[in-house]
Amino acid sequence: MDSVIPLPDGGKIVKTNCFECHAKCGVLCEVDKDGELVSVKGNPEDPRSEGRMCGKGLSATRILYDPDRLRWPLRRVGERGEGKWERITWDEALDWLQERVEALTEEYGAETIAYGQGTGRGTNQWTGRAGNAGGRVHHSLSPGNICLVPMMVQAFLQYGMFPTFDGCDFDNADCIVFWGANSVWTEPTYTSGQVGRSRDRGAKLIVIDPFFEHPLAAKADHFVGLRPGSDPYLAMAWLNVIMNEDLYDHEFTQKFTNAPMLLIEGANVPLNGALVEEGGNPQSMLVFDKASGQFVDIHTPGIDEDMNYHGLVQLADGSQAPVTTVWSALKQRVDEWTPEHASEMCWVPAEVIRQSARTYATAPAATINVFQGIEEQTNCKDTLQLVNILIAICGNLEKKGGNLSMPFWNQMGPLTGAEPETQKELRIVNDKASGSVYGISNPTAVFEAMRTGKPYPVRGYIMVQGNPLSWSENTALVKESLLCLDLLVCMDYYMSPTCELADLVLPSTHWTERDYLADEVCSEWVFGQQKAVEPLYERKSDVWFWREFGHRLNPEWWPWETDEELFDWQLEQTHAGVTWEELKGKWIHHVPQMPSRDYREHGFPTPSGRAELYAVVELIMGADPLPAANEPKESVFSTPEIAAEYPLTGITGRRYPIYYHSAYRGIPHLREIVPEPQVIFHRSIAEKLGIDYAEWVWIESPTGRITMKARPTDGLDPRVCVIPHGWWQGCAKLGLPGYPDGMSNANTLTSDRVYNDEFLTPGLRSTLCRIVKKKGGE
Ligand SMILES: Nc1nc2c(c(=O)[nH]1)N[C@H]1C(S)=C(S)[C@@H](COP(=O)(O)OP(=O)(O)OC[C@H]3O[C@@H](n4cnc5c(=O)[nH]c(N)nc54)[C@H](O)[C@@H]3O)O[C@H]1N2
Ligand SMILES: Nc1nc2c(c(=O)[nH]1)N[C@H]1C(S)=C(S)[C@@H](COP(=O)(O)OP(=O)(O)OC[C@H]3O[C@@H](n4cnc5c(=O)[nH]c(N)nc54)[C@H](O)[C@@H]3O)O[C@H]1N2
Ligand code: SF4
Ligand SMILES: [Mo]
Repeated sequence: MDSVIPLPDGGKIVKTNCFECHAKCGVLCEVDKDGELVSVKGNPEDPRSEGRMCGKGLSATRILYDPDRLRWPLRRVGERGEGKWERITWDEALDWLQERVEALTEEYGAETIAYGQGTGRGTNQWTGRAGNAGGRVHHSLSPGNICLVPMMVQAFLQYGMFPTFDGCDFDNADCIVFWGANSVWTEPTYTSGQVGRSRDRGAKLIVIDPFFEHPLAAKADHFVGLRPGSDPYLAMAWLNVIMNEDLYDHEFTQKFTNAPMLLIEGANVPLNGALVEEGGNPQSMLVFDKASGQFVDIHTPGIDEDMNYHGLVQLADGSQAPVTTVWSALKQRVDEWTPEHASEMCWVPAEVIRQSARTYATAPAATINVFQGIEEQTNCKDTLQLVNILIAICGNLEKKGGNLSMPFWNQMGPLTGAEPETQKELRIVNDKASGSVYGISNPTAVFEAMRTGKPYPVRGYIMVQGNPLSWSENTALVKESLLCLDLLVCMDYYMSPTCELADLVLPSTHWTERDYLADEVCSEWVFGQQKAVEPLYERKSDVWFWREFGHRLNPEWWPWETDEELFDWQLEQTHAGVTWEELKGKWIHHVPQMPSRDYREHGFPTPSGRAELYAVVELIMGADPLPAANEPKESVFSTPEIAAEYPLTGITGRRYPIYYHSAYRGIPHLREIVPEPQVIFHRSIAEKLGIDYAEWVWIESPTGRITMKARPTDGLDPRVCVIPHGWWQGCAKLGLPGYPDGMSNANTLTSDRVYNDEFLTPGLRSTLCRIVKKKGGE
């Protein structure tokens, strides 16, 4: 086998992939003759990571052999959360679980059990399948409304494909924009190499981020240090400069976007065939063709579309309607946001806005990377839509060095299967926002159903690799919800705070101990991620658990007897063109690209066949099809009464390069790098309140109060602070304590009062709060 290289001393090198983050870098695991993992190195054969690794991945031996890891299934014997457990076998665990699930289903219906996970760790498809299987409701009690879904869905609604995230062509770009994204830390191994190379050949760099400690901020040509959550104003002002200074790509905008599409002015709806002609086609969207002087369908080839048409149109019902174009309607919204006006709202000097917009728009090819800084906001739909528009009108969509479509995510459907139509009405929606675009149950609302039994009782929650007491907003409320359950099952590496509340805690194998397919949907590259060592103790993989559990309850959905059979089916469904056995043998396989991807040639898979600035599907879903400069729903501007008490805008959850969310604070050599939770705020606040560096302080919000160590800085606006998330675990070897009951958990502070209207995202990155000096004895 190419993927296992024997060593002269009886040991071996195993080619596999690190699974400590989404990057899944290719690695070489050295295993000695006794089967023990000795070391892990990057594998230069991986075309993405090119042999690089980060500190988390390089800690594999420590994580694998960490004595604090879970070893065998544990069942609760005391009160919930009391910490009393009995060790049981896997057979006992699965028998007991099956019986509990069947009993609860009998009593309350299949929809009473929610399935979930945390961020993607290779099993999104199986967690989704568990939720959908056998007539259940896809509650998907996972942080999808917070992470990736808004970005992905907004792109699909506008373009029928997904051009940000891994779609950034850093290597060929003349200008790189990190907009609320710190990928050199969060997907370090690809991005650092690519960005470094591009910088060496002179690519410009723009960092749009409130925090000057972003690792690229000081290297950037433009650092745009904006107020958290004010991104729509900045994006509007960029568009203002680009549209008014005529810096956009005329040909692409006219021919490949729906900028020329006609709208009934005021009503903001497309002028369709049925409106202008009796018996006309309501699906047909019209444009004005300058060549023929006619209104024609937007799909008509060879036309000369008028992007600025304005006039009165005779409708089929005899009335007349004022008509404008998408371009003009967008421009009307954009015109209000001159750099000077936007500057008042986003706190960025107008000249910085102007110069950075020009740099982006005039680069021959430019790529924008967006992520959590934008997503975790109640106005995320607006910013994401505006950024997508910028990419398109500057001609950077599907262009070398710009933003390219990722072919993969639309292959998820066959793997998860779909919930039956009849179950869709059982999805649980959040009544604090319309959630017009978010298709599945909303996590916050499902937690509420656990507490209240409304709209119906949710009595069970089965999850792998997730820690909702760390990921969800308002930790205290989540804890209260979980305490109401009849069944809580948690599969993890460690006894996390969520595990502590469970009935059944299941031990998961580390990536060095398990066979997996990387990645989930077999995108461009697929890897046979094979185990380097035999699983220790009684650990099993998450894939094994979902398959075994599924097979017991719903064999028609889970017919596979072994993981290998499941992998083969997965490879077949995703057209990878390889079997598991072959893949394991060669480790890496290149998946043929889908031929339909040349959108510039064949048009975009959207209702208008074009990249949609005006998202037609959003109109149908009840959302605003155009972006607006919406303020976060709780902020210094929108809720001044709250801001009077809590004047700081807190960014919760900015990442550390060495930790993965709440994991790995127990690994001594990682913990030494950042030993304690630090809240970062401006030096002037420390001076005013008499707070010293590293002094423990309170951070208070309308939702709760936590404690962290003070780290004053000059790298932030005095009205902003940074509050990292994920702190619960102690590190006995270094004599460092844990932080129980959410006492240093950023989500103890975050609001469950306001949500984004389209994706139901909470405003984690603009949490109103204040720093308070501790009194003696506190
Ligand atoms: N305030 C605030 N909240 C946030 C965020 C933020 O920025 N700010 N970020 C949000 C985002 S983007 C996300 S994705 C979520 C993340 O939320 P989660 O993914 O739930 O993150 P963790 O809290 O680290 O919990 C994951 C658990 O899985 C365990 N684990 C790790 N690998 C494996 C594995 O392979 N198998 C099993 N069974 N267990 C494993 C870890 O030990 C850990 O206890 O948090 C969200 N919450
Ligand atoms: N080491 C490590 N890597 C990770 C993770 C981890 O926990 N640790 N988590 C993984 C997961 S699940 C995710 S989703 C990704 C997230 O990856 P990223 O989004 O790249 O990383 P973050 O640090 O969460 O946030 C990016 C930046 O957003 C900025 N920001 C905050 N608020 C705003 C705002 O309002 N506007 C703008 N423009 N910027 C703002 C922050 O200062 C930060 O620099 O990382 C993944 N990779
Ligand atoms: S970036 Fe680090 S943690 Fe992520 S896969 Fe690569 S080595 Fe592992
Ligand atoms: Mo995430």
